[in-house]
Amino acid sequence: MSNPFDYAPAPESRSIVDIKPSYGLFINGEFVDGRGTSFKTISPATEEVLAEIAEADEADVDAAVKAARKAFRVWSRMPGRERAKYLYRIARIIQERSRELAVLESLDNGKPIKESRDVDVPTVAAHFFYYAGWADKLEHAGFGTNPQPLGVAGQVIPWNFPLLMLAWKIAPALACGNTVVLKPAETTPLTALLFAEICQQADLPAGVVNIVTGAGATGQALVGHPDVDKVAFTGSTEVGKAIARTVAGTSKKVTLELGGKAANIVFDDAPIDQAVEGIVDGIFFNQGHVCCAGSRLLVQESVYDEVLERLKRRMSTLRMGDPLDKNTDIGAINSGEQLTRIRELAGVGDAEGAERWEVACDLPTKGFWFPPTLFTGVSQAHRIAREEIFGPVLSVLTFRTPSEAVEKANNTPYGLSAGVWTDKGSLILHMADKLRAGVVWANTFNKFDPTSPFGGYKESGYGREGGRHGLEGYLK
Ligand code: TAP
Repeated sequence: MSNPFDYAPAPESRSIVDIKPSYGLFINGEFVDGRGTSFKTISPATEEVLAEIAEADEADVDAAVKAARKAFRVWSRMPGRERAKYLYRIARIIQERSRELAVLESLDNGKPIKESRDVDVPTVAAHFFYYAGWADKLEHAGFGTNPQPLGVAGQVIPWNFPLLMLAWKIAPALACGNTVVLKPAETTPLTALLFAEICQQADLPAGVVNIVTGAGATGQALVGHPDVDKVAFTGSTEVGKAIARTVAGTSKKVTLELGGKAANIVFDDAPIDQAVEGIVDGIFFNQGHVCCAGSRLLVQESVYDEVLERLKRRMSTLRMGDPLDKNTDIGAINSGEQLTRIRELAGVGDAEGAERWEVACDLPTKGFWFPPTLFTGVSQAHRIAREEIFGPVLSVLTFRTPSEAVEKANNTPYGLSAGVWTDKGSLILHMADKLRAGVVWANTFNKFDPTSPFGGYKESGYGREGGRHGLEGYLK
């Protein structure tokens, strides 16, 4: 990666999205002015201001919840097959407008277009198709013969997969007959607002989906609103704990999808080239802004040198740069705040005696960038082995035996995901049994499918999203 920014950007893709100078809130089927102030959303790759966004205050959130409550009376009584038609329609419009959604997602989030185009947006459409299929079959979902929706769902999502997290929240909620008020992250509101337009295009009844933009205070107003029946949150463990305290003692049902510090475990009989691809995908996909990222690499000692040599060689071929360029592998860090956090924790790695290796490249002065980085000589006590960095930084540890690998992998307050690389089927089953993680991938990593449940143990949260299990959080 000598000079990753020396190729032309792709301005033509920018022109396919029509970004308005300012956006209001989406309440009761229409865009309305917020009563509060506004904030800017920027492209993290260039720091260009993309649009001015309304910041919903408590009164705005209350109006959105009232609209959702009113719509619930109609939506919850609609036969499941009718609700399904709307969800299918939304799924098809997402496919039709997929290019626009992918470009907007990459602009606002900083992720490479080949990820938003080939992973995020197709998975979003797949989620709506999948849950559309459940809407008229809920009595067969295994949660009783006459399952009922909960009511109004207040949903708060992070910035790393803005559209995908929206789909994980909205599709099952609507399929079950709930109505929603969703707050996207402050740094990535644009695709949620485009989704609001898609709801209008699909003629979704007013108030079934409401989008309130804003920062943490807006999220707080939403989860604390007395007329919200269900809270669904994805984000940091710290905010998740605060939300759990807010709803304690109320009748609100809660699901929390929080942080992670996944171990990606490579045994000496693994297909090494394939494992190296999985390690790279595990930590550098989406710049490492992934709750289930394989941020701790555990390598069996006998193949340590070989794995490290091939990994560094592969990392050197990654192309970092313009998120809208189809050749880009690594895009921009989502915000200046996140970049500061990554720099700080990497600095702690240096200070604690781990050895830093990073891909050499010139970074632009504008935008937020961090090169693909790994630390060797990491011990379990190091903060970079314990804390979620949420960036393109890999901590490498070693082990000798499967039981040592299990012990190290489970030595974390988190329990969201893990990866195992080996040729032995019996070892995969053994590890899957012993690892305390919601998802264990074998000879692959970061694979997502709407039919599979996803969620954590311990401080990674509770409840499952995706699959049949994802319906449970939205039904009585
Ligand atoms: P957070 O700071 O927790 O923010 C998540 C969302 O909560 C944002 O919309 C945020 O608004 C809002 N928020 C902040 N304070 C709040 C409060 N007191 N009450 C209610 N809502 C509040 O996390 P983040 O920085 O966006 O995302 C990174 C974290 O999310 C990582 O730890 C990552 O592991 C986790 N994550 C987990 C998963 C799963 S599936 N487990 C998936 C993605 C991300 P603002 O954006 O305006 O601050």
